[in-house]
Amino acid sequence: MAADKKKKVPERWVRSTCPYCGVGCGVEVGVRKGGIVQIRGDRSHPANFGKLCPKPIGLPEALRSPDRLTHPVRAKANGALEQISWEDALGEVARRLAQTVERYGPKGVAFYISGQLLTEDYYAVNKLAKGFLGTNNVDSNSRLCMSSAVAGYVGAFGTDGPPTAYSDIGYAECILLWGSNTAECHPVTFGRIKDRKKDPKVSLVVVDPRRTPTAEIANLHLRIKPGTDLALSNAMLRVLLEDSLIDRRFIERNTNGFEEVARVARTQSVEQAARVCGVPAEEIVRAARLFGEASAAMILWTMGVNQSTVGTLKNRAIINLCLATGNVGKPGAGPFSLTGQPNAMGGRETGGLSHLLPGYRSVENPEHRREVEQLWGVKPGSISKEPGLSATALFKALEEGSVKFLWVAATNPAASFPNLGRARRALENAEFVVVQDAYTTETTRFADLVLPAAQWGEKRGTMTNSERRVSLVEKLVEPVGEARADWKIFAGVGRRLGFEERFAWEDPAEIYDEYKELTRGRPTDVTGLSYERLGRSPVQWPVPDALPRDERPSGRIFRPEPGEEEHPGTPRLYTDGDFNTPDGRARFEPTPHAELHESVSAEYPLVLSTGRIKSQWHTMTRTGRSEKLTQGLEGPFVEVHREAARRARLCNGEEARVISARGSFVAQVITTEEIEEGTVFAPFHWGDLWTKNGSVNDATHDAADPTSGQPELKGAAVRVEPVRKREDQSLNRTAGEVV
Ligand SMILES: Nc1nc2c(c(=O)[nH]1)N[C@H]1C(S)=C(S)[C@@H](COP(=O)(O)OP(=O)(O)OC[C@H]3O[C@@H](n4cnc5c(=O)[nH]c(N)nc54)[C@H](O)[C@@H]3O)O[C@H]1N2
Ligand SMILES: Nc1nc2c(c(=O)[nH]1)N[C@H]1C(S)=C(S)[C@@H](COP(=O)(O)OP(=O)(O)OC[C@H]3O[C@@H](n4cnc5c(=O)[nH]c(N)nc54)[C@H](O)[C@@H]3O)O[C@H]1N2
Ligand code: SF4
Ligand SMILES: [Mo]
Repeated sequence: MAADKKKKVPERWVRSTCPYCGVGCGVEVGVRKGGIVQIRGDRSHPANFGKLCPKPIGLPEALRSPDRLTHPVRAKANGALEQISWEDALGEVARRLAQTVERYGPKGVAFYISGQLLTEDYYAVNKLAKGFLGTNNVDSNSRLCMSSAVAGYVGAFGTDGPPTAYSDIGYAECILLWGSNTAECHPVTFGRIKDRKKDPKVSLVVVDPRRTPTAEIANLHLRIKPGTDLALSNAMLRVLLEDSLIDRRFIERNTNGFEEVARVARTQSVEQAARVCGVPAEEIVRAARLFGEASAAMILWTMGVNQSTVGTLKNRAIINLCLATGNVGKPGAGPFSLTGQPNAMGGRETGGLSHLLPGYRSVENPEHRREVEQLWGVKPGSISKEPGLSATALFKALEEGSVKFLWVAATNPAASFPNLGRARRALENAEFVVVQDAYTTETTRFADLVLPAAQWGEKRGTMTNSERRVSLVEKLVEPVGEARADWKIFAGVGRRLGFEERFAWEDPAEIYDEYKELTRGRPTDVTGLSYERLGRSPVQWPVPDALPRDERPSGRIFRPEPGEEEHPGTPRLYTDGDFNTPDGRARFEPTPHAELHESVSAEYPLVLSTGRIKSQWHTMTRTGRSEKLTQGLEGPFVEVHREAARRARLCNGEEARVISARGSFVAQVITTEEIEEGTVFAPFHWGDLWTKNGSVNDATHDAADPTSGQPELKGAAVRVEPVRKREDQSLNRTAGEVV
């Protein structure tokens, strides 16, 4: 034991950033003999000041797991797998890409990427696809995660980007957590909220159909029915209006469209809203007053808001509440969308959705296309003006056959995509599928070519967290086997397609320097950053390379050298009330309530909500390989309200099948009173590699928000039936006795 411990004492500690959630905690990584042996919190990192949640602690085990992908592998027509060289693999990808573009046009190819790629990876693949292949079919799993927040911010403020900072939590008097299980999904941020709540004048309000560990410490928990958020937000606005808790001055000076929003809010009484939401009217009134009476108030939200067919409107409703009370651009205030994945923000910045270009630009804007074409050195007109397919539209297109070539990187759609029946048909139907991952996953099984990716700790680059803070991710050890950094793989294919000079990078720092030129003068300006500066400390954008005019030494254009005074970064946006819209005013948007896409019925009487637990990360590729994190976990489960369980004759602890119109999965029933009665909840972590009887996304549907394209992963109509193992077993036993 002692010897075992000694083996793990690090020889050196290196600062880096946690690869899991969007909190973006700084870590110190203990390295010994070319391996990662320990992770601890970085006390100097402003996202966490040394605190960590359990997930990264389990990383060393997962990273060195013996079943990593180590070589490129080709699936032969007879299903056999054949190890091939990188030379052959990259050659084949380039050939297939070129062939598909020639035969079917650029729209015949598509990339499905991930908020877990580094900014440099994201930039490389976007440049390749949008600049050199002429297709905007590059979409990210952020479509399932953050796209409603992107649409919400763009609609209200003119551009994307959370205007707030974590430090605002320290100044807020009311914190509203909306559709967010912060305690389990953003634990370090939750720690900050808990600390803040120790001050008796601070109130915490949680809006969630479940009494989660987050809701447990709230002053007020609104246990609404799933999908009724807009009824609630409109009623809250009505109370704010009636109690004169709105900030007329801010509204008049800095916004447009309030009167229409107020009119829509007045069409519904608080009592009506209370009935729709299934909560007492007094609770709605109390929530509105806590929010409206606070000197500064924040709303933090995540998937209970975004994953909805009205996800964009829910985002607008939250921003409306902040604008109506003047809670934008001042300390302790603001609408703060917490990002899920570690670099979903970097993805948005580099143009990682199918309608975006780097620097918060849009493919539909001719000026934006021209700027990017110039910087990429491609002919005018090279970038298509048509937005590419959103992820959900992409999988439909693959199923129908209009997209032929699919390249998947750092995401596992055969487990995480809604309506898996369709997703599997789509993957099967594609002519050629490349999957780039660090492990064998549910998705690699559909690949014609599997490319082994270097993962966290094996490559260098940057990530941006929820509060716009850019941090360095360090290369600490060599990649396993022949695994390669994602940017290197994309660049290798770019070179083989004949664009040697444009994809000639040798080092990720060169990519960052190229990328940052595309942010010059844009809202995401990072021209003041370099790996050297980030090595000293992480910084919040915008961070231009010249100091603001009034802070410059007189007489010269100030571009600081390292060590000279630098732009300090920007904790808070819109402090001057000037927004990124053409007239500088923020926009209100009416948000009438709409029902969930799929209604419950006699056959499917319950609403399936899906999500996460604290110890596991998505499809378990890393957290499922850590003994520390899987301890005590028995497998898939579904939480059912005691009354609903009684009606369906379900007992606590027994196996049940959760069935929707599309498919089903088996999970252990946990009966509880902590959930809204008509709702059942199941985490989606266990895909087909971890469970035999279907997985959560067999039951979910892929209907999406019309503006953001984000699917409603929190609202499928289902019924839950006992599997009745005992009955089956007793039948078997009877049969056995006869024989
Ligand atoms: N441990 C862990 N942490 C993670 C992740 C992980 O996999 N594991 N993933 C990361 C990622 S990518 C993401 S996106 C975030 C997600 O973080 P969260 O959004 O906090 O997590 P979820 O569990 O998906 O959903 C949050 C809550 O939404 C509630 N909800 C469901 N329907 C509704 C509704 O109609 N209205 C309201 N108001 N609430 C509703 C659910 O009951 C649930 O408690 O977590 C990040 N952090
Ligand atoms: N039912 C239901 N489904 C959901 C959700 C939900 O709430 N409910 N949430 C949705 C949301 S918000 C999200 S973000 C998605 C997440 O779902 P996925 O995107 O599928 O997430 P992961 O399971 O983390 O998959 C990441 C993959 O990347 C690999 N990987 C890790 N590092 C690297 C790297 O550096 N390079 C490469 N090439 N590969 C790497 C990992 O091994 C893993 O296979 O799930 C969505 N699906
Ligand atoms: S809160 Fe998020 S970023 Fe911080 S240690 Fe946990 S998973 Fe990593
Ligand atoms: Mo996410």
